[in-house]
Amino acid sequence: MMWKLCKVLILIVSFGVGKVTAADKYIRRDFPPEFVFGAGTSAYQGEGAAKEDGRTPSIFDAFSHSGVTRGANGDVACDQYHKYKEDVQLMAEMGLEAYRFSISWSRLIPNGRGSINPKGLQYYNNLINELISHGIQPHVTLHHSDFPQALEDKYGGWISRRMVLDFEAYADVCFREFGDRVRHWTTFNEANVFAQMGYDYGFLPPQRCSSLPGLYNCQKGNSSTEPYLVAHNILLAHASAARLYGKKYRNKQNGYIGFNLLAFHFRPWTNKTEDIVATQRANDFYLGWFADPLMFGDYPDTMKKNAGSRLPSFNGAESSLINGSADFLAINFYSAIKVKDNPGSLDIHPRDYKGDIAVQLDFSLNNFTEFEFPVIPWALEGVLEYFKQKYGNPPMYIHESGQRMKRNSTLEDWPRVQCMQGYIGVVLDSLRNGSDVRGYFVWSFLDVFELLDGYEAGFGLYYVDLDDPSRRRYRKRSARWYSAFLRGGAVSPASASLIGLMGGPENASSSASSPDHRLIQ
Ligand SMILES: *[C@@H]1O[C@H](CO)[C@@H](O)[C@H](O)[C@H]1NC(C)=O
Ligand SMILES: *[C@@H]1O[C@H](CO)[C@@H](O)[C@H](O)[C@H]1NC(C)=O
Ligand SMILES: *[C@@H]1O[C@H](CO)[C@@H](O)[C@H](O)[C@H]1NC(C)=O
Ligand SMILES: *[C@@H]1O[C@H](CO)[C@@H](O)[C@H](O)[C@H]1NC(C)=O
Ligand SMILES: *[C@@H]1O[C@H](CO)[C@@H](O)[C@H](O)[C@H]1NC(C)=O
Ligand SMILES: *[C@@H]1O[C@H](CO)[C@@H](O)[C@H](O)[C@H]1NC(C)=O
Ligand SMILES: CC(=O)N[C@H]1CO[C@H](CO)[C@@H](O)[C@@H]1O
Repeated sequence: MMWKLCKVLILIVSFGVGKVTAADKYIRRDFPPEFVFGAGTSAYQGEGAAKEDGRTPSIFDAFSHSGVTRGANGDVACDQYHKYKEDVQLMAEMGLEAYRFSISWSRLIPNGRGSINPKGLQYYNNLINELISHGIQPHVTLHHSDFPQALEDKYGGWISRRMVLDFEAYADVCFREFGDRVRHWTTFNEANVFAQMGYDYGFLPPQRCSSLPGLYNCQKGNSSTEPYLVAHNILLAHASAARLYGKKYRNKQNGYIGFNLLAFHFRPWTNKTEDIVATQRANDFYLGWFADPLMFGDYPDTMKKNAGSRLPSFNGAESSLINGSADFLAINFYSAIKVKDNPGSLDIHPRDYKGDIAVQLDFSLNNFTEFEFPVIPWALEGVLEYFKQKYGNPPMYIHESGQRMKRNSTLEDWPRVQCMQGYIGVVLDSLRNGSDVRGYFVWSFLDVFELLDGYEAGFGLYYVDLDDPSRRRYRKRSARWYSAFLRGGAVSPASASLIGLMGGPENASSSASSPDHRLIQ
């Protein structure tokens, strides 16, 4: 979950009274057995041990230590680096089928390229082995916004084509060392957010943008060109890693290489043609930017038209390298946006990139401070349907879905239960309507370090006590609900039946305490 501030300032999300379409009563067995249910974290947000055992800083460390994340950072975070065994135990007790995590590039290869850090290698081997021995599938992301600061310093990171080769070399190490046990790889997490927020608005690492007096003051960058360049290099890096996998590993390892985007459900503000066209433009700029090259071999025409020569082009060889290079597309999904045409935005918006989109997004929800997101199952259904129709029904994963709540509030996180209940139900509807969706991961397994929210908001199934040096974990209601579902219980929206269900088997583990409200304000 990496896009908070962008919501506040730019994308403010809309919600309306949506029809409740989600299947409202279902069980695990309604899904195919090969469909996978999991939960996730990412390296910087969960591991901690930021300065231990040879890890060097990533761009994320520099960012969080600059004070923008409410003074918080991931130096210790949930300390999963030291507590992975306990965490895998909790996953196993919950009945989790898969765990989504990312590898810290700068822990594995501290200089970005070259020698491998044996301690880093050992950590990921240990974690993967622990998961496998508990029957939990590892779903691994290679780049979750945290590439080595050394490469940013050396040549500017993703604005340079040199990253393509360095990323490929890093991917090679991961496939070679872990690919005998890991079958689900995702090259990039939220590549669209990374390019937009890191290089256009400059809110997120590596905080590059064109400086505007009184607004955003990036030290470096060019908002009109760099987002496109970065996205282009990311696509080439993904495709190069996928080609490498195909050549060297696929026969032996039988795995899959996917790509992840943050997806919103865009819908027109009115039925006026210009709003409908603007909605398609928003989809093209937000999703098509990456999904079109991956699925069709080229950028959307709207992007070429609006961005002109600032949008790099693929030559024939690059196009065929990228075309079809993703075995699956994965989305992180949280919300919906209403789109209004805004022809004037080409003139008035400070950012050229934003001007290219020329849409005005709905500003109706100003209540971000309330923490919780509206739950809008039909919007997730709409996104899955969009991918199905536009991209010929590719295999899809929902890599993130979850509810933001004030971190210290309560272990009785019923809003999160309602969120999972609704979204899992609509995934079932989508499956039944032909969507090739293959997995659903809750964000997040633990209350991790959240970008920009720091530790003030949490999405976790488990609360982590930051005041306790041992970072003790506490199971929330949502973890119990998920567990009951994964173990075969029927779930329905009526909280009475949920409570009934919750009365079922849930042996307290040695490591996770049973809930005690007094421990949390
Ligand atoms: C960004 O790059 C473009 C193309 O090179 C150039 O015309 C423009 O002046 C640059 N903008 C800034 C703010 O440096
Ligand atoms: C657009 O038209 C459809 C079908 O007539 C209608 O259901 C929908 O409410 C309209 N949307 C808006 C935003 O007016
Ligand atoms: C991408 O691959 C598809 C399917 O093989 C093909 O139809 C399409 O023409 C390719 N795109 C380009 C730009 O070559
Ligand atoms: C179900 O799939 C069909 C065919 O793709 C589509 O027309 C329809 O809108 C889908 N239903 C929903 C609720 O998305
Ligand atoms: C959470 O609660 C603990 C224990 O009362 C307190 O020390 C800590 O500052 C709180 N954290 C936040 C982010 O509110
Ligand atoms: C709970 O513990 C009992 C007794 O140790 C055991 O028989 C049962 O299988 C456990 N239930 C679960 C869900 O682990
Ligand atoms: C800015 C804004 O819209 N604030 C609203 C947030 O929600 C509370 C309660 O629902 C309202 O009272 C505020 O006006």
